[in-house]
Amino acid sequence: VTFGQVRAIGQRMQRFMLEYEFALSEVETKITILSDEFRRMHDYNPIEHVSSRVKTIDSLVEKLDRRGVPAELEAIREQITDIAGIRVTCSFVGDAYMLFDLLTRQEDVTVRIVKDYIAQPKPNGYKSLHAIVDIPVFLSTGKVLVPVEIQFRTIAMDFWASLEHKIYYKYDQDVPAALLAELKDAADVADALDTTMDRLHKRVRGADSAPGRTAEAPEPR
Ligand code: 0O2
Repeated sequence: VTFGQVRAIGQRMQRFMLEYEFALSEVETKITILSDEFRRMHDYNPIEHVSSRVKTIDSLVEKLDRRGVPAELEAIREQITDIAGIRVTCSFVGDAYMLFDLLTRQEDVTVRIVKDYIAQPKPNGYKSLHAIVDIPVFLSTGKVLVPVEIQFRTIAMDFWASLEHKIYYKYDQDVPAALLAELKDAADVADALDTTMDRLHKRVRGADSAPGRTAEAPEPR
C-alpha cells in the first residue's frame, strides 16, 4: 500500500465519520427547537436533558468485529446504526413517547426501526424507547442519508441505565448474579417511581388546568 492510498483511505474515513456529526447536529437542532418552543410557549418543558456522542473508532471496530461486518463504508452505514447516538431524557414516561412522536413524524425523518424497551423491558430491567432514523445531510457533494439512534427515556430510567452501564464495564461484562438481582430490583423501584411521579404530575396538572377542580380529579385527555 502506498502512502497516497493510506492518505486517501484516511480522508474517506474522516468524511464518513463527519457525516455522523452533521446528522447529530441536525437532530440536536430539532430537539433544541422543540425544547425552546415548550419553554417559551408552554408552561413546562418535557425535556430534562439531552446528550449525544459519535462512537469512537475503537468501539466501532470492536462492534464490526463482533458482528462480522465487512470493513466497507457502505456495509457499515447499513448495518451499524448507532455510530451517531442521541439520548433525550424526559420528566415522565408519557413525555418520552410524545417526544418520540414529535421527532419521528417530521417529514425529513425516516424511521428505520423502533425498539420499545419501555413496553418490553430487557430481562435485566433496562427500559428506553429506541428509534433508528435516517437523516438527510446536505453536503457540497450532494445528499447523504445518515442513520442516528435516538433513545428516549425518563430520568429514573436514565439513572438506572447509567449505573448499570458502569457496573457492566467494571465487572468486564461478567456481573455477579447477586448484583444482577439487585439491579433488577432497582429497575423495579425506578419503574415504581415513574408511575408515582406520573400520577402526581397528572393530579397537579388537573388541578392547574381546571380552576375549582379537586386535586384528585382525573386529568382530561
Ligand atoms: P453506549 O456506550 O451507550 O453507546 P448492541 O449495540 O449490539 O449491544 P443493538 O441491538 O444494536 O445492540 O442495540 P440496542 O439493544 O438497541 O442497544 C443499543 C444501546 O442501547 C446501547 O449502546 C446502550 O446505550 C443502550 N442499551 C441497550 N441495552 C442496555 C442495557 O442493558 N443497559 C444499559 N445501560 N444500556 C443499554 P452501547 O453501544 O452498548 O453503549
